[in-house]
Amino acid sequence: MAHGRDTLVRDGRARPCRRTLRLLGSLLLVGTGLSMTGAVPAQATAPTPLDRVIPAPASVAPGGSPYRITRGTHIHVDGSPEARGVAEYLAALLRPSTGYRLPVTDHGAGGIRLRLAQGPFGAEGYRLDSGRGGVTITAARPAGLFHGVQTLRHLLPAAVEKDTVQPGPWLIAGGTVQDRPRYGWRGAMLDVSRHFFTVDQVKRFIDQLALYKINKLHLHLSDDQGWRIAIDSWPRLATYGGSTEVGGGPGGHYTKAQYKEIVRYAASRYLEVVPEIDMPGHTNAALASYAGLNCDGVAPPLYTGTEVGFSSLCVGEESTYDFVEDVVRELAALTPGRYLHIGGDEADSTSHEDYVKFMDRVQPVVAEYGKTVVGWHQLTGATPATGALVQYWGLDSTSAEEKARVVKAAQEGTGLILSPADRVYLDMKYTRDTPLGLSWAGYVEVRRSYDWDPGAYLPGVPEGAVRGVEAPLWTETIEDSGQVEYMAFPRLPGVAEVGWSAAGSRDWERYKVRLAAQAERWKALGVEWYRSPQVPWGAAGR
Ligand code: TNX
Repeated sequence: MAHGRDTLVRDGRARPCRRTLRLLGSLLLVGTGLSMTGAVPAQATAPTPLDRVIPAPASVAPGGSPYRITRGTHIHVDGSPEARGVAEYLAALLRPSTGYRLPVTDHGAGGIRLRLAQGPFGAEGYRLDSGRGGVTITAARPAGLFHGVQTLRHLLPAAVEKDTVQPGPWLIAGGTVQDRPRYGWRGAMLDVSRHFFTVDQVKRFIDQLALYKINKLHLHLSDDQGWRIAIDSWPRLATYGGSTEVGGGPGGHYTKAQYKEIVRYAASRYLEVVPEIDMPGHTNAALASYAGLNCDGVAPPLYTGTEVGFSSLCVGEESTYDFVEDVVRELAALTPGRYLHIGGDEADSTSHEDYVKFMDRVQPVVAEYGKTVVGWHQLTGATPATGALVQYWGLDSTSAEEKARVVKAAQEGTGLILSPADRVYLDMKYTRDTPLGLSWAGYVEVRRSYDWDPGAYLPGVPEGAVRGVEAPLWTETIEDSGQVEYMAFPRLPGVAEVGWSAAGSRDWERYKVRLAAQAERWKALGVEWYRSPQVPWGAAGR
């Protein structure tokens, strides 16, 4: 399953020779006359202003002296193992570029402090106070501390992201940031079926999502072209159904241990993994693996093209539901998260009557194994279970009738995740000239993916029905991490801000300046991105 195809990725995170590089970095510092004790060079750069953060914080009050991270800085935590975990994550992030030890301790004052305390923070909010004596991040929950740490990261120079010792100085502007998200669901989806992505590639993506406070990773684990998760009771799904991908490459699948590793890693970045098994359509890989799943008892060949809508599970056959129950049971057991996505889109080879019957039968199985149903918005053509969420992927030109069905479901209590294809589909080309991606929903330039309001998107939807936003990345044309990044950046940070920041605080003209400032960070991280002419990149864009 080794993929040596990351052609666009620069080798910016060279791991084996980190120590050598660090030593070299130190020598270079000595050579330039800078001190590693943190003595500020005469031309010290001003700290990043507190509002130069994506997503935009709820409120920012600059003032007072900056704090400077030095060789003597400690990271203080009080008590909880989760706070300590976030502190260790922060230390690991800062050590390579600062060259400092940054010990995590549970006593003492000053330095960087992570504090769990009651306050108006909600599940994910935080407050960051910075001044000469130190930086304190306060939150009610560990997720808030983690998001506060991401803000701290954005306030440090981009060079902090590098893997070798950099000169600094490591200043954090003085003042207070108070912050909490607008929506609880801020997701990204990766289609690992059309092309397979390894555990390391998924982890790399998770780290990029965490930087922008995205808290859901939706994995599209099955489709016509590949089944990507081991199911013990139906082993051929993975071993045969996972053995290819679009274009005929070798595909791959996650063993249960590998999948758990993805879930664990995501949780360490405060992301909840939402697994999707797409049903009853988009199932050719399963149908090819087991003849008995087909109404005519004949297994079709594996499929490596990009058509949709040609496959369907056999809705009238009892054994289909044994299959579904086995898959849901095993997947639910791998999923500490609350949700299980059952797809339900483009079931063009399933009659309407069968579709409704299938969904009526399958949704209770998800509930039986303790999970909440998520489905693509076609589920509103059947009867969404109580508490189910539907993911809307329509576009401006979607028929009034289809939109009305979704609005009515929302009025009747179904929660909505908004993924309008002509706004946030990361697989849409930016322009006619984009070398990768599709264009069935039109071209989606950076401004278009940012400049919309989920709260006002589908008129008639009650305010509380919108649970958030999600940016899906379908991978018919995407084969490696560099290509994932080229499509995700710079649109993904914009979608993150759409999901996090209050509608009134969002303004494209100001956003594009903050976005341009991210380019140095992507360079330091070795992240690819599209140099949109809509964004004033300056020298960093070269
Ligand atoms: C539609 S969006 C699909 C996918 C394709 C995608 C390509 C959705 C629920 N279904 O099967 O990969 O378009 O953009």
